[in-house]
Amino acid sequence: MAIKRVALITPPYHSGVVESAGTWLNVGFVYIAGSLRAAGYEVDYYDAMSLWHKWPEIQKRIETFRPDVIATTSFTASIGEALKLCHLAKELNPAIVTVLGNVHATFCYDEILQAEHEVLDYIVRDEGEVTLVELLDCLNGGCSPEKVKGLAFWRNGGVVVTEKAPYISDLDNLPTAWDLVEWPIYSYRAKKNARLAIVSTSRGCKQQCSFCSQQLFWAQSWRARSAANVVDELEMLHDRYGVKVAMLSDEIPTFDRERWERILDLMIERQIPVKLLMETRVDDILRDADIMWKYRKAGVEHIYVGVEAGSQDTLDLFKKDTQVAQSKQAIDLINAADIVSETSFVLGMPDDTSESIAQTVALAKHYNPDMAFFLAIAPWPYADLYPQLEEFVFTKDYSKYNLVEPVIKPRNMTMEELERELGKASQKFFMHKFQNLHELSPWKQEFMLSVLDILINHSYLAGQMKAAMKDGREMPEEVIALMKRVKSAADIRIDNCPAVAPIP
Ligand code: B12
Ligand code: SF4
Repeated sequence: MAIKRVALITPPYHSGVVESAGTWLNVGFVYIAGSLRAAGYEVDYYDAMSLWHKWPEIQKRIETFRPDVIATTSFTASIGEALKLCHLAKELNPAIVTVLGNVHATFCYDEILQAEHEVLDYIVRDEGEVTLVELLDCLNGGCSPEKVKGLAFWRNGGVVVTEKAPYISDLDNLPTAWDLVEWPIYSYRAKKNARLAIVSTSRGCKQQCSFCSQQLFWAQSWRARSAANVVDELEMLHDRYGVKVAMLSDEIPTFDRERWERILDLMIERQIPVKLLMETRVDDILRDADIMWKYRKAGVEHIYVGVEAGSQDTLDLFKKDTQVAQSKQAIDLINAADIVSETSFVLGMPDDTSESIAQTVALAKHYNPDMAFFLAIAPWPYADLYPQLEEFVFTKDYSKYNLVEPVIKPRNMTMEELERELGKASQKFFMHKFQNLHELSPWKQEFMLSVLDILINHSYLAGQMKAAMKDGREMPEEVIALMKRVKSAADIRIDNCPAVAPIP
């Protein structure tokens, strides 16, 4: 078998959530493409998701590139589309080797292979850079894939799982393939469509949050690139590709304070003109109270911290390892540094009611982040919390496991009630925010007006936001006047507004 050409295809899954804020590249495939090329393979980096391609276009691209391998990726929500791609691959040419990776496949390999082994040849578990190259080299050399660590595949009527592959220790020297990225499509809407990259500075998380997949994926480990290596990359992305904003894909970029502060110092010293969007933990923000000014000066413009719950009981159930009061302090610190603060609350738990959701909204207003999202808990079948949620699972349709559509039925609410309450929660929070816009600094006001534009014109909350605006009684005159400044607010068509944005 001679394998040479590998198509890395991001499946065309859309939930209508994150698309509203921008177009996001697949950094995992930037790394995998880099490693494949370094090993002599030819790669097509094809982001069918961000290009909004439909199946006929995907087929055309495959027929043009004529790959020997189609490798795709999937978190839980996108597994259906990833498997459709494998079906298409085999229909077009049964000789194409199909490979699937990422978190869902890493844990649900048995369920997937039992059902789909006719179209899916190999699952790569955990990190892909080394394992995929070893697999393809092995197939080219005629060796048995059972010798390759980190795989699952179907043989002789059953699933074979090979030994777990070790994590890659040297992240600084991993090859990347930034030149294959179709840059013009990646932009950040909230900053006038600035060119957007996703950059990975560290991998992993040592916490144990019971609803989360990431601590399991990285087996509660954490590794990082050196500060200089990260800043060199940001500078290169700016100089070569015009990147103005970078989202850090890390679970916790701040885990090692010394390294993180060095990154901030280098960003400041070298005046790298790239703004950073990031997430981290509440306790790291509290720890870094004395250097929040460096975050801001280094270009950090947006920090997401997962508050998740307002009651200590729920935080303990989530094994969040934080205290309720700490979340408020962390958000205050981010706000005081004039950085956009964002948080989310995980709702739709079995004991939730309209009242408990309303209490969470009240708490969110009290915490006062610039942005708050009220998420529907998604019971990843491999998460630690799953056994406690299993009896409440309403649907096994994974395409709905996107943190927006409820999939757990609370004891005392119907699914329709829950969906309505989640929508109302966001509407109430953001209306409150916009009513108090004048409290924000000028640049945050500007930013929030862009957010308002996105919310009412492009997001999954469009329906609720437009309804709230139509019911202008809730809005003071000056806010309505402010809203009129939003470029497209004047054209809002109140009727017929889709719940999911028709993007692009
Ligand atoms: C960046 C990101 C996105 C980007 C994805 C861009 C893209 N095409 O990749 C965007 C913003 C589009 C996105 C969207 C969503 N996301 Co998201 N996202 C992330 C985030 C922050 C980082 C992922 C990342 O890039 N990691 C860095 C790279 C290096 O690692 P990696 O992707 O895991 O890839 C490595 C391995 O997994 C493996 N691998 C991966 N794929 C493949 C394929 C092959 C063939 C091989 C061999 C190996 C391999 O090798 C890679 C390199 O080592 C994570 C949270 C986190 N901190 O991890 C959430 C996360 C992945 N997202 C999540 C979710 C739920 C979503 C959404 C469904 C919902 C939502 N509300 O946002 C949407 C759906 C998308 C849509 N179109 O509607 C969940 C998934 C949970 C789960 N267990 O399923 C996560 C974990 C966040 C969370 N809250 O739990 N997301
Ligand atoms: S929710 Fe965040 S802190 Fe908790 S385990 Fe997941 S990645 Fe780590």
